[in-house]
Amino acid sequence: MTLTVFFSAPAVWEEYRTLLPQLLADAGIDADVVIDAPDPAIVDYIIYAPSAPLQDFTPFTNCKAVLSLWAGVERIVGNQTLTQPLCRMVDNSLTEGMVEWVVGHALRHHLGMDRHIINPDHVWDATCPPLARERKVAMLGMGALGSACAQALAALNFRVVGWSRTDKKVTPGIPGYHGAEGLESALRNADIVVTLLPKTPETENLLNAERLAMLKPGAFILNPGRGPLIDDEALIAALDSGQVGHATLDVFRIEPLPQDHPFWSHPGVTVTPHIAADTRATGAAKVLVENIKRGEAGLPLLHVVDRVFGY
Ligand code: NDP
Ligand code: OXD
Repeated sequence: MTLTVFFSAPAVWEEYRTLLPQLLADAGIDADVVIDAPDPAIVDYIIYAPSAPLQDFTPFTNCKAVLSLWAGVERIVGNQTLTQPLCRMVDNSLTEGMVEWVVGHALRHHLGMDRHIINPDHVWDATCPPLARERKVAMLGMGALGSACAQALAALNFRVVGWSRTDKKVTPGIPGYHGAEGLESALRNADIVVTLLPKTPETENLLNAERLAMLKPGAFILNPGRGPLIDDEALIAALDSGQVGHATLDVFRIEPLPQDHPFWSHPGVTVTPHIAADTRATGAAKVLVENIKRGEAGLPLLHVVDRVFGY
């Protein structure tokens, strides 16, 4: 019998408490899933959401892996007490949600929908937007989420370029840049920038004043990655000067975004409350079960986080 402890907010546990044991049983795994283990030393797996208070992993001396319910692991990856393999969430439903959010908000700005939706003076402005093929999109981060979003936008004919840490050829038709030297090529004259990078020391304040100045004047920013990827003050200055036309932000340095934060009232900012892509229990539970199955069979775990690179 394997023992898994589920560390999360109570509402999250409710979504998994019946589903997870059922899927484990279907997979032929004799397993128990609890929220409170009598003895940490007998725990085989930890399922972890950042809403959980757990900080000290030291007592879990026989734990084979910590399975994160979130894709982004910045709140746990540097925890010195966590010595077990850490796996992050990569799941189709998470990816689908992110693709829908990114494509929806990209189209909003590309088509200039706002001026027709909010038109109190009934202005007959018949200016047609350019075609997607005339817009350059810089996708910063070409991992599980970024590459899917890049492909979806490219399928609509946007001129998508990707940027990642390593030199990777992701998709035919999507030029890929990498490293510090590739960033300017990706950003230069971009009409739309999407940030789907993890928060690491290397990515913090990546979009600063200098880099925002590389974009096409009036460019749109979509940030569903993490708040600290963008220098808040530099973004506000770029919005005020018109260098950035609009920023749609899903993630923030402090969440919920404090009421007095200038993003709430800035006319050039749309705030969405960290809803770009939710971890849905039905998809995520299958990923968790697959990793427990692999752990029990001695097979390599999926989506293991590289502690050196922090994602
Ligand atoms: P992945 O780990 O699959 O991809 C990360 C990408 O970022 C990779 O392409 C990686 O490059 C690139 N990268 C990392 N560090 C650097 C760097 N220093 N310079 C250049 N590129 C870098 O992550 P996901 O796609 O699954 O998720 C991305 C992020 O999205 C998560 O970390 C999380 O913060 C956020 N997220 C937000 C959600 C929301 O609801 N708002 C939901 C889920 C995730 P390489 O390919 O070379 O390794
Ligand atoms: C995640 C998130 O990382 O929801 O999964 O942001």
